[in-house]
Amino acid sequence: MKVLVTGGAGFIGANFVRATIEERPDAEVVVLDKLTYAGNPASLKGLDRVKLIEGDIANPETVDALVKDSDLVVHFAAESHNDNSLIDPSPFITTNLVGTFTLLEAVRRHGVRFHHISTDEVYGDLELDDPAKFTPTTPYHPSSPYSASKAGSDHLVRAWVRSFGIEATISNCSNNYGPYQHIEKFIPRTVTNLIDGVKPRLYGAGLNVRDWIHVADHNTAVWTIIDRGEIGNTYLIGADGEKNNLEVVQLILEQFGYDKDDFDHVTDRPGHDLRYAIDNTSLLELGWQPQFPNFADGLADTIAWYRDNEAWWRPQKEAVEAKYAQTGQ
Ligand code: NAD
Ligand code: TDX
Repeated sequence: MKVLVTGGAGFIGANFVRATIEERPDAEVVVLDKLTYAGNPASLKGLDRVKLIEGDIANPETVDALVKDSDLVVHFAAESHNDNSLIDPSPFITTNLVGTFTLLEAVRRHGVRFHHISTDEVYGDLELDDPAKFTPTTPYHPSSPYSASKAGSDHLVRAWVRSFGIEATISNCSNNYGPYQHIEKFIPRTVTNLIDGVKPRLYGAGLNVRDWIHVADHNTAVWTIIDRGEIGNTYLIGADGEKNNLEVVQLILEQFGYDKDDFDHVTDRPGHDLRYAIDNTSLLELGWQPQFPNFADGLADTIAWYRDNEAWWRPQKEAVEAKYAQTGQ
């Protein structure tokens, strides 16, 4: 089976490619990745049966030739960081909207199965004291340029299923953590700060809640949906991992042996979503179960990975922190 993975040099995509090569001996993987600041070929190092093509998902010629030659497209490529979308939304529109449109047109021409990776942020946020969770019928209400661009991409996929009959599924996952995550994101930024002896930065009061899932569990859920999901359906991926940001920082501080107050409060993110929470019933009905339900254990493994793989992240650290310094974060 020939699998085209867009964004396969990024965090979740690279973990997906690694798991696919290990668990699916019949799979040959082609990665299409623009190698933006977030894409790192080193994340795919040492893998057999993987070909990395540097290219843009918004380029119709590149995309057409690769889609034509594939049995399945798994679409991870995106501009993925909310804070960046607040500084310059423009690449979010070209990659997340025009890029997804370009892939959909190629899939339509060549009749190839498509799985679209999306986020729970398309639903906006929930109140902190609201027992509700996101379900596949929650209305879309995105808050940031990032989440609005992902919401738009989901709508494009549904329209192409309904109007053109393409064979596609969508998954909306909650916050991922694990190895190979870019150090601009909360958990790896906090961990690499502490490795450097720098205090973690907590936006605002730190009461915002995220529903954490290990990246390996996200990816087994994606394969479950590809194998057993119903065409045209949307599946929410989550593993009941709600924690507020303060709890996360304090868990990490504890694992480093620091005092639980050893962090700084910094400027809050404009429009900062309060809480995300996933109702994963439709995924459980497909027979999926998470393999990393214990957040503290997953965090310990992740901290160990960043300690052991400093060469992977070190070259980015100074530039990431210089960018945050401009917004006081
Ligand atoms: P990431 O930023 O780590 O990786 C994105 C990858 O896409 C990079 O390798 C980058 O080079 C590539 N890319 C960017 N623009 C491209 C373009 N125009 N053409 C080709 N490649 C391009 O992102 P991630 O965290 O791995 O997220 C992957 C997907 O999962 C995204 O669609 C994101 O919306 C979604 N998602 C992420 C999370 C999370 O917690 N990180 C949660 C839910 C959903
Ligand atoms: O230094 C920090 N301090 C802090 O308090 C950083 C970088 C973040 N935060 C807060 C903001 C959020 O409430 O931590 C939370 C998580 O922040 P991010 O890692 O930037 O993730 P988030 O904005 O929640 O979005 C992530 O999950 C959904 C991914 O980046 C998205 O791609 C995905 O769609």
